[in-house]
Amino acid sequence: MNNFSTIANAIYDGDQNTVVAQTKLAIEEGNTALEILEKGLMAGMDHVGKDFKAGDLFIPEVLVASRAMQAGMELLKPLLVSQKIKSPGKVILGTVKGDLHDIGKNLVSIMLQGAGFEVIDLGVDVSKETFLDAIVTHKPDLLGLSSLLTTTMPQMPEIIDAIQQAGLRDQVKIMVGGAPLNEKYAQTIGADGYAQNSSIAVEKAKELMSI
Ligand code: B1M
Repeated sequence: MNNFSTIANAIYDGDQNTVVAQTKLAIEEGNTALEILEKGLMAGMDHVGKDFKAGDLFIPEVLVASRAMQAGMELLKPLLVSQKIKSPGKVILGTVKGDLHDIGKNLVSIMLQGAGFEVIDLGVDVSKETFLDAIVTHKPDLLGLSSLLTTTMPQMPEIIDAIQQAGLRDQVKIMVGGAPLNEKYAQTIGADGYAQNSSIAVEKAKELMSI
C-alpha cells in the first residue's frame, strides 16, 4: 500500500499519531527513509506552506503540523544516519537570530550526520556572538547558516563580517541555506556555498571539504 499521501495528509492535519503510525508502516513496508521523507513528510509540509501563504491556515495549525513533522523525522533519523563512516569534517549549524524555523535545518543536520559529518547544532535564534564563540571553541571545518525569513537573511552577512573581523574567516568554510535564499545572494554576502535542500547541502559540504 502506498501510504505517502496518508502521511502527507496527517502532517497537514497535525495528526501526530497517524504520522507516527504510518511512517512506521512505510518503514516496515520497505520504503527508503528518503522516499518517506520526500513523498510523505515534506509533501505534507509543502501543502501547509502553500495554504499558510494563501491565508487558509494560521500559525497554530502550522505549529501543530510542524510538531507532527518533527515526530515523523525522529523515526527516520536513525535510518538516515545509520551508516558509520569516518567523519569527513565538523560542522556547526544554526538558524540565525530572530528566526525560529528549524525543520529544514534539522533535516540538513540529519542528512549531514548520515554522510558521516560531526554536527554541532546551536539551534534557533542564534546570535553572531554565539556563532563566533562556537567557532573558537569547536574549530569546525564548516559553518552552516539557515534562514527562512527575508527579515532575518541580513543576519548572514553580519555573521560573515564578524567572522572576518575576528580573523577566523580562512579557518572555516561557510554554507548558507533556507527558502528565501539563492546562489546569487550567497555569493553577494561572501558565503562559500549555497544549498537549496538537504541533499544538495550534503553534496555542497563534501565539495567544500574537497571530498
Ligand atoms: Co513560518 N514562514 N513564520 N513558521 N513558515 C514561512 C518561512 C513563510 C515562507 C510562510 C509564507 O508566508 N508562505 C513566511 C516567510 C515569508 C518571508 O519572509 N519571505 C513565514 C512567516 C512570515 C512566519 C512568521 C513571521 C509568521 C508570523 O508570526 N506572522 C513567523 C516567524 C517566527 C520567527 O521565526 N521569528 C513564522 C512562524 C512559523 C512557525 C513557528 C509556526 C513554524 C516553524 C516551526 C519550526 O520550524 N519549528 C513555521 C513554518 C512551519 C513555516 C512554513 C510553513 C514551513 C517551513 C518548513 O519547515 N518547511 C514556511 C512556508 C514554506 O517554507 N513553504 C514558513 C519544510 C522544510 C523541510 O523546508 O525550511 O525550506 P525548509 O528547509 C529546506 C531548504 O530551505 C534547505 O534545506 C531544507 C530541507 O530541504 N535549507 C538549508 C534550510 N536551511 C538550510 C541550511 C543549509 C542548507 C540548506 O545550509 C546550512
